[in-house]
Amino acid sequence: MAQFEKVSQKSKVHPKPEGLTLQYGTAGFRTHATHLDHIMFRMGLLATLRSKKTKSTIGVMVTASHNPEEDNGVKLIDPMGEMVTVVWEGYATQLANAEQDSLLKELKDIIKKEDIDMSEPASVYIGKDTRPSSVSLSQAVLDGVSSLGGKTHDYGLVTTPQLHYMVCCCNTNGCYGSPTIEGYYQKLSQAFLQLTQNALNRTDDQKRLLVDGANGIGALKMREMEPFLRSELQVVLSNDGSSGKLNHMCGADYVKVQQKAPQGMNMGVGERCCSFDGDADRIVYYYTDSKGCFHLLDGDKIATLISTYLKELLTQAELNLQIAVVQTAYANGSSTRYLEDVMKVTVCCTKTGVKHLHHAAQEYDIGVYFEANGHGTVLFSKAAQKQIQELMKDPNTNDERKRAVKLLESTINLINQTVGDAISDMLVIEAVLAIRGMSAQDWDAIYTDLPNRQLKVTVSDRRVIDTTDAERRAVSPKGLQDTIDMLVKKYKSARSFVRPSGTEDVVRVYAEADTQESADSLAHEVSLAVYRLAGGIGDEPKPLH
Ligand code: NG1
Ligand code: ZN
Repeated sequence: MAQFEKVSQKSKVHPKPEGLTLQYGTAGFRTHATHLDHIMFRMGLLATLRSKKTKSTIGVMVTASHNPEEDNGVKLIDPMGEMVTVVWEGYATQLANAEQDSLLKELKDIIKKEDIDMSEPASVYIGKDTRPSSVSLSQAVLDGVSSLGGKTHDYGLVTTPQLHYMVCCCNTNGCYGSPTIEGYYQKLSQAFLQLTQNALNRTDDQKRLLVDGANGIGALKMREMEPFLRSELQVVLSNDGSSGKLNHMCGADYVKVQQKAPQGMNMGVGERCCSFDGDADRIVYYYTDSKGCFHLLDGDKIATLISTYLKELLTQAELNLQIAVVQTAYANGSSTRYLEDVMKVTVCCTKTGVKHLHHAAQEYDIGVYFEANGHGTVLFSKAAQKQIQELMKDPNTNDERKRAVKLLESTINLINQTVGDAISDMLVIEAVLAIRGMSAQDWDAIYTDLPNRQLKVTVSDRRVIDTTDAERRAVSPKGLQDTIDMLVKKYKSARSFVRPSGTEDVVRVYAEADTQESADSLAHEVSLAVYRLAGGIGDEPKPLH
């Protein structure tokens, strides 16, 4: 078939290094950029098949998010803007690892298994982040799509959530919005301006927000969006990519893991600051107090702020909708306790990786999901959205209820429901703080985080660690969980767990306890246990102090 002839020819331009195997992990393929050319070409092929199968537009995003600039990666986006299904993740790995001479065989195998009608048209949207390697790598994706006769739309430089949004807009025939960058800015800014009308007497200081763009795509897009916000938000942008290196000593991951401010940010006492990650799908907030102490407002604090606000609006609107917060094992224990005991909202815990949180959140009328690292969004079920719209139109709705319903409606429009979105989340947070007249300090005071520490341990094969109970307990290697249990008992209000990372070749260790010293010490002791019981390599983990 001529179709496969072209694939065969073109694949020679994007050859697979012999013996190299990679896995479609938590966030797609991710590794050093020099190993990815063949993967990109093949993901172009797979996206084309997925498009033919679903009779919809599929997205392919070239990015390695918060990872170093030298890395890159690729993720596939399904028709409604969600992550690709697990079965197709398997096909991605199968196709990626096929040696050069068996590529066509594997491709045909997927076509057969999925019973794909190859005469169907295909459409693939492509986006990339600002990494230098993204230019040629996204070209390899385009080559893959065109060699199977698919149509492409190259959005060029976009944030990951912007591409998710475009895919969803396209496949809902514009119901979700218009699939252009301008359409995205217009939809979000209109909703933001509507919401901030409800915040009275805001001073310029209150409208001011310091944004760390991680020297990445989020900074570029924030610049583009600023005029749409008509000074209702006065952004002071740092790490805008003009001089620094992507994610280096800056960005959401650096701030969250190091628990300190990024370089290059001039923070005044109490000033609201936030950091995006390298592809702008994560955000964390922070400020320093008058004593120079750094305070982090992470994904857990964001989930708490947003769910409290939504719950209040539901009460005011007299709407009986179930709201739940979805977290992972990394959620700070204090946040879970506050949400369950004080807020009385349902809290559910899933495995790490937004696809797990996203699916769990779909089970509720309103599902607020956030990873502690600041990746998250809010999902409103179709039924919930319908109820809100109907109440809006109902002539019997009194003014107070109407105000609450209107706020809910604008909030829905402001949220990017396809995936976590730093820009959209930032605007939601800014609007909520403005409407409720809260400062960063007021927000921080909702509950106090338990001191915590995250560490990494390198082992020869991280797959020896198997976990259960939403990754909170290790079932292998033998003796590891018993040791962790024993260590945890030594500290007050303590908790610890370990899991193999899905994006790096390391085992992650998390610990929390009543003091920072205890959290650090517990994290260290658990790291040692991992090193000794799970085949640690390199130097033994050293104490933090
Ligand atoms: P891994 O490397 O599997 O821990 C990290 C984050 C996830 C998720 C993915 C994708 C932590 C502890 N882990 O996964 O939450 O965001 O990257 O970017 O933050
Ligand atoms: Zn990211």
